[in-house]
Amino acid sequence: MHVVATAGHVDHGKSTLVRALTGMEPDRWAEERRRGMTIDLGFAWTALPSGEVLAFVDVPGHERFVPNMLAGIGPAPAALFVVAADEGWMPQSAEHLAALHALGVRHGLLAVTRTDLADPAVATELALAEIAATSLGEVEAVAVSATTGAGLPELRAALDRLAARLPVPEPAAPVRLWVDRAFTIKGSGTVLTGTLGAGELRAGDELELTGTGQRVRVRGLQTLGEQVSQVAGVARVAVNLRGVAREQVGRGDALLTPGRFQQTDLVDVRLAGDPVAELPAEVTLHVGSAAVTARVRPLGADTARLRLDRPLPLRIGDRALLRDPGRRHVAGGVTVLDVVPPRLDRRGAAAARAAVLAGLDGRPDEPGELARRGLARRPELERMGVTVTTAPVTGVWHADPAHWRDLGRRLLDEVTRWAQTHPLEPGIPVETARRLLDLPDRALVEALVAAPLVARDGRISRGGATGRLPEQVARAVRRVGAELAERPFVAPEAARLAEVGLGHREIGAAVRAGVLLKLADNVVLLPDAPEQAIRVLAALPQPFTLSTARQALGTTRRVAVPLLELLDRRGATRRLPDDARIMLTGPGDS
Ligand SMILES: Nc1nc2c(ncn2[C@@H]2O[C@H](COP(=O)(O)OP(=O)(O)O)[C@@H](O)[C@H]2O)c(=O)[nH]1
Ligand SMILES: [Mg+2]
Repeated sequence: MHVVATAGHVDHGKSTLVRALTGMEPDRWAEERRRGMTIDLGFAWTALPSGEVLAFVDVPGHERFVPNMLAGIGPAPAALFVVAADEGWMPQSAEHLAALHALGVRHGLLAVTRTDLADPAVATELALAEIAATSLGEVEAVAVSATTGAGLPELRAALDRLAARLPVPEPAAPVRLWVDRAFTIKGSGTVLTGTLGAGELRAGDELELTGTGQRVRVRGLQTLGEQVSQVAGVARVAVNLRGVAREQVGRGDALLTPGRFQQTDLVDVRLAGDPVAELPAEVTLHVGSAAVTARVRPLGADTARLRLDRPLPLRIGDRALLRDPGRRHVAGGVTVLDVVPPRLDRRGAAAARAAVLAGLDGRPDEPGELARRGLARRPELERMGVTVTTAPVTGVWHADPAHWRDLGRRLLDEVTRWAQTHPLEPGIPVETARRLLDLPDRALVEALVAAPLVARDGRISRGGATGRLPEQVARAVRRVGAELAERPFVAPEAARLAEVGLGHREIGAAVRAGVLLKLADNVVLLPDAPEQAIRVLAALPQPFTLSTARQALGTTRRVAVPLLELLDRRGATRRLPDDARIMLTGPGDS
């Protein structure tokens, strides 16, 4: 299926032509039929000679209903431009063409109607010239009369050629169905309709509904009045939703593949059309079937920041249109450059941002996004429209390679500085490093740890021995060390440790430096004490009791109990059921 929107001045015969081509009535409302004028969007379809089905979105031509017109052409990939032979080019011909151009619509066809009333030559020539200067470029022109039927077969053939030229959308693309109608069907609940531009919808799919942000399930699908289980864009679709109240949704909302669009109320854009400096402070942004008020902050000559009245699901590269509601004119087309733009609160930030935007073209590019952001989460990049191909640095995090190397250097500096200012600590806590580097996730800090750095117990240090001991700690260790060399199992009392200045932190540092062995709180020996104990105990008759061991070692229970437990853990001794021990290894084996 293909979808084409009509365009052209009021009363030029758009709806009559759609009626003649499809046999269906595009003007759905009683008021429209009474006044003979399209007010809102109409929908009709027909099979072309090739067998291809073509659906029309018939738009109103009257100036008052331009927002409805924009909701119709917004999501449509092609246009059937209608000009009456007897009236020729008119103001809304120009405005509709400006809208198609602003949205970057590249495919179309000109139908010059009412040829039973006037010669089409002049109108055709002028219209073709106007159209040629836009994104539509050179188009075919067909002269028709809906009244006499003249030219209708030629128009059908031309529509077939147009359909054959239309790009085939990506079925794997995420779905963004802009809602153009919402209604209820008794017994079925809420139904939304729209033009599906790309991607696939299936009954049972879970989608995200903008506005409420809720997850919704597709209960049923229709296309062209038929129930279907699946439909791929481009197509006109009607989606029956479970659990959505009619009042919760309307035109301008969208049904989305979850997690694939950034819902944003702040975008940086490039404007083609009026100079940015001439834009009013407030414009209306039209995209898809949505229209929102946007406040304009000019940044560069053709770039600006738009703050939207409500968030819209946008991606990099989206085309939208700005309209000046005061002057009732299309101010121009915008290309979305950034959907998660940085704040501009520092002095000079706006000028710097303008320079960045000058280099952007609205094509999502992974290296560029990473270079500008430094770090980004994969889902965030995907919502912007970026296809992620690089490997993450950790989890969902991706980094710009140069920024990542710089962070690695900064971490090394911080670890070094920390070791100097906190010599008794076994390294910088990961959380402290995270804060100092201003990183959003501890996992990033851990991922930055590379030789010569090591991470252990939530701290990062230079690997190997935990650095040198501060001089006063080394001196204190030497003092108790001299005493222990004489009597290796007589651990200094707590008071003695305090006297020489060995508190918990100092003992911890000395233990990590490998110059003390800690058996229990405030019970320290020299690191070779277990080896020496094994030599003494091996000389005892086996098995031996705690009391025998204590006497042989010349120490107290305060030392003997944890020392024997340590030897048990090391497998040098084994504790027997009667609390005696035997040696399992000789001296030097442990
Ligand atoms: N004579 C003649 N009248 C036409 C033709 N096409 C449309 N009309 C008339 O032009 C008027 C406006 O047509 P309509 O389709 O409502 O125009 P729209 O506003 O562009 O949708 C209606 O009265 C139609 O009957 C045509 O080919 N020949
Ligand atoms: Mg009409």
